[in-house]
Amino acid sequence: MILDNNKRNPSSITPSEITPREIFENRRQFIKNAGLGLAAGALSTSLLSQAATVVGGDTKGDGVLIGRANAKKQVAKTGNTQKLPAFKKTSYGADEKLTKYEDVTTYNNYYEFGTDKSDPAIHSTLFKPRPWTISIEGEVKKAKTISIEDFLKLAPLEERIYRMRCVEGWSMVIPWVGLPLASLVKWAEPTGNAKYIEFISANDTLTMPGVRVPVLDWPYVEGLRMDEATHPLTLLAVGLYGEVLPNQNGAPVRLVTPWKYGFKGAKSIVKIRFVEKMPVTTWVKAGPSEYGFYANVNPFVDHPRWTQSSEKRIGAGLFAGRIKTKMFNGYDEVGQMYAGLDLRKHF
Ligand SMILES: Nc1nc2c(c(=O)[nH]1)N[C@H]1C(S)=C(S)[C@@H](COP(=O)(O)O)O[C@H]1N2
Ligand SMILES: [Mo]
Repeated sequence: MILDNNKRNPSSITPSEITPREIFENRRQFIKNAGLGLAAGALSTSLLSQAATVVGGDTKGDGVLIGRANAKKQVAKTGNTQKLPAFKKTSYGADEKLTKYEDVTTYNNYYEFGTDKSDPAIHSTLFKPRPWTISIEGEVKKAKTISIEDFLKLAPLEERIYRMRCVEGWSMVIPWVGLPLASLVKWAEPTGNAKYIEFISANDTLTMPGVRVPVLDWPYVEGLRMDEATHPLTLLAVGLYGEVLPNQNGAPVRLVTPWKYGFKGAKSIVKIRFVEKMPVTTWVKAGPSEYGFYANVNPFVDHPRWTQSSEKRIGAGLFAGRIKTKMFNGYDEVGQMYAGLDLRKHF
């Protein structure tokens, strides 16, 4: 949503009339949270419009279904003109049933463009993923700015089909194209002091309407421990479905760590900083009791608002049951990195 896109007089309509029950209930939850002085948590719907209401802005008159329909229209209209360089196929996820392109690109969390799932597809059209540079900073020998073109030459591009599990209890299967973060780390030549890597997303008030609203502490920051960053599964994605990454999925480059909750995957990265101390990441800052630095998918540690023992596969249909969530989202090979770490405490 955009704050001024609704010319209707909100006072003539009550929220229970204009929104589905789910949104109405979430709004009440939001108001409760706001009353507690909590920063906005990852509520599943409509937070930005609620925030706008709270700060005296306009309310949005459409519901989730209309939003999704508009997002789908937008995706059908824009398409992708840019071409992705050649990439090689891999065996990752070869046996998975892919989530439809239409769902992957219209059901997004990207709060810089709004907090409804359909907002990123609709409101990211002014965002410009080219020209683009990534600034490499901190504890590295090659502290310099790299263009997206040079970045793409660091290693051959690969297609990897990964499951993605959001902390809100839904999941998708996405065919990413990208290169291992490990190749950038190697190129940057970290010093012995580099223990963690911090990823900083774009924060452009002109083209990202969501950053004008303080639902999160902008810019969006994420981080990984060095061994997680150089793990072979960790990808910097530049494409999906064999095409250039759409803006709503984090163009031109975003992080993908399939054994962690989706929020670890910082989008539209402008800075990669090598640091000695564990970064304070955006969601940890917003709610340290709800979101941890590690954020490993863990069916045994629930989030206060969402069970983590099962998940809803997006696009599976109305009558599909929930799927059992697996430890590390089924990527058992990462387990050894956490030997000796209490994953209840370090969630
Ligand atoms: N900069 C930024 N990155 C972000 C987010 C965001 O709001 N801002 N949302 C996160 C969350 S909660 C999820 S689930 C994934 C969603 O990625 P997708 O839209 O490509 O499926 O992006 C993550 N990366
Ligand atoms: Mo998420």
